[in-house]
Amino acid sequence: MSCRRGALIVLEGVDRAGKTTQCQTLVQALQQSGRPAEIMRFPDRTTKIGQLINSYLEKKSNLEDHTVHLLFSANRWEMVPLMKQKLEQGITLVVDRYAFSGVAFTSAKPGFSLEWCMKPDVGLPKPDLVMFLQLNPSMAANRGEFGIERYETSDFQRTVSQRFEELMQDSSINWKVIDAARTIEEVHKDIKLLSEDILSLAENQPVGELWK
Ligand code: 2DT
Repeated sequence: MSCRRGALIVLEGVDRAGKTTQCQTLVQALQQSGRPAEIMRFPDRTTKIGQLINSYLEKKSNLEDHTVHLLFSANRWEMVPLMKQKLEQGITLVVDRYAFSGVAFTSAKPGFSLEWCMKPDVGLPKPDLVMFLQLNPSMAANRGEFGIERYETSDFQRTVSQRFEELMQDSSINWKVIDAARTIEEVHKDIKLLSEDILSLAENQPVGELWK
């Protein structure tokens, strides 16, 4: 490799665990220590596919469940060339939700197996590190009311949580569980340390393929 590649770092977790804040804080911290880093988020609502997803999430349209699952996956695949390019340029990507959210949310619907849900995302760039921000449902409820988007109900979120637990049994993924019930600063400290460690490991190996 001519230049050291960036790392692919994913933050996952149930709603209101603080993923977005932690992604932003991590990117700032990495940049301040001289390491190029950028944030990405899924769904990326800016593309044509993303706009279909956005309208579905805002309940402005209805989509059949398998169809919307495939759209979420397509929304990741359409970003793969850009992701690979940035990683090769040495930019670390800090990603707010990825295929794990895709599988956890769809498989929380009746009639969807984890296996079926994973298939369309097989072969995506494999994250070097996936940090799961853990927060129990009652703590999450203390952080305020749910929004009005689709999926934002306690019952659904509880099932999503169980699906994430099942996904975390997969030892082919470098999962780290982070206790998100602490202050933003405490959580950030753990996330930063884990990320710095993975940066030096990742630069010496090629990007892997997810679930392959
Ligand atoms: P945000 O609130 O983070 O924008 O998420 N979701 C997300 C899925 O159902 N499938 C996916 O593949 C992804 C990435 C989780 C919007 C909602 O979309 C759900 C919450």
